[in-house]
Amino acid sequence: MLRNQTRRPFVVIIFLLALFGLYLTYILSLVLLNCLEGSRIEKDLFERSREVAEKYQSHRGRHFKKPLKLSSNSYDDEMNGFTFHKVPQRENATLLMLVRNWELNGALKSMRSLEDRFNRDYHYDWTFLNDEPFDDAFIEATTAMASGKTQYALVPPEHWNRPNWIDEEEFERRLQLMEEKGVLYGGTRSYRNMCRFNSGYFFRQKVLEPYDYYFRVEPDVEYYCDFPYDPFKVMRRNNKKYGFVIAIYEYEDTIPTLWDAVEEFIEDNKEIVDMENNSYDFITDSEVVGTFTPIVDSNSDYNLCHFWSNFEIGDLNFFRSERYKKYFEYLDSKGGFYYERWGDAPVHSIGVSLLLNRDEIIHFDELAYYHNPYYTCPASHNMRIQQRCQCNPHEDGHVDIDPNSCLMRWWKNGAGKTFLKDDQ
Ligand SMILES: Nc1nc2c(ncn2[C@@H]2O[C@H](COP(=O)(O)OP(=O)(O)OP(=O)(O)O)[C@@H](O)[C@H]2O)c(=O)[nH]1
Ligand SMILES: [Mg+2]
Repeated sequence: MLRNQTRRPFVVIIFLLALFGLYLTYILSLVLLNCLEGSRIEKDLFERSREVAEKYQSHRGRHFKKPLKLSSNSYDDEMNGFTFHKVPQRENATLLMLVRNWELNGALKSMRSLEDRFNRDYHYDWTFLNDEPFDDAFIEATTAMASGKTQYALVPPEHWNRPNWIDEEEFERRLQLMEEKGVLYGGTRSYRNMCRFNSGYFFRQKVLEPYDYYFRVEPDVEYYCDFPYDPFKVMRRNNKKYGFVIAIYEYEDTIPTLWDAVEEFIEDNKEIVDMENNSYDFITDSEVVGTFTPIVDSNSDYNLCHFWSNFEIGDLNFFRSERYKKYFEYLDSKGGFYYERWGDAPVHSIGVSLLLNRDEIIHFDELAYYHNPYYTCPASHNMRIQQRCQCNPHEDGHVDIDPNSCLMRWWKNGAGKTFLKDDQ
């Protein structure tokens, strides 16, 4: 009797354990069934996207920064709580925008696009320059949009305004003439300040002193594809000093005497212009390339080709160098930034073409970019899928192999054409 009583608690415990075991089995089988059902649904619904992902993942063994994402909730890294963001090692670089307060919306649009396509993974600093103080609304909204730190600098008036040695009467006369002729921005004073500043002063701003590289961004531009690499890293590792995406012809009416000044500069500075290894041919060759004759006739040996400088990634140490400053001062002394309307695009392009080794200039053919009215988009279908592009190189406005483009001249006379860059 006594023995039976001492056994009872054990029987109850065993009974409870058995019950718990049954409950656990029930829960486990529910989970298992759910998983099976989940993977069946996943298999049915996502089969096509999985096939696509596998196809592009294995293409020619290229290694991409991120695996291609399926068109499901796995799209968003943040949604599965297991991922955490490790910021890749950054270069000593900043994103750079010269901009006016009233261009805030356009600035935010460009930032949003570049953050989404590139900087959200890196958090590079944004540097904003203006000839007037930035207002609070501009600072607040751009700071909120940036994934990195933001800084705002006022350009000193002596770096921006028309120098006092420019003849006032002659300047006004030329301004009016160009306006009457219908030259783009021909009658605009501030545009001339901007072009001269971008040609010879942006790199002298104190706020840029700590950096080695800049990436110029303008309001209202768009980046149509994910960046498959950090372009700053590509620049440093491959010893590149100037990077571009679009090259087109300049309006000759804006630079009637620029080439005369350049020829004089070359003549007077033979020791810093290495004609053997520079890209002189890129800016002077005017033969037929491919099926296109040049769409513009030039009155000088300059073929009017220039890298479209609203997108540029550059080595600040090159622009800060004595040779570049010498080149800029030489041109500046001619007054053509004001008496004509020399743009920073031909000035930078001729400068880098003369002063850099052609292998120090890089065409980023994987990057897609739009600035009204042109865009560039990777020619390779595979790249466009991999980089989730929103562009089609076969539609209007795509400039690369259009008669308006000088890119074929770069392939012919510059560093050649490459689709894939090793060592990214
Ligand atoms: N702070 C400031 N920025 C300017 C001024 N003029 C132009 N900019 C900036 O300089 C860059 C080039 O000016 P844009 O007006 O875009 O010139 P553009 O690209 O030749 O011509 P668009 O076809 O109008 O884009 C842009 O980032 C502008 O925001 C100015 O007077 N002050
Ligand atoms: Mg612009």
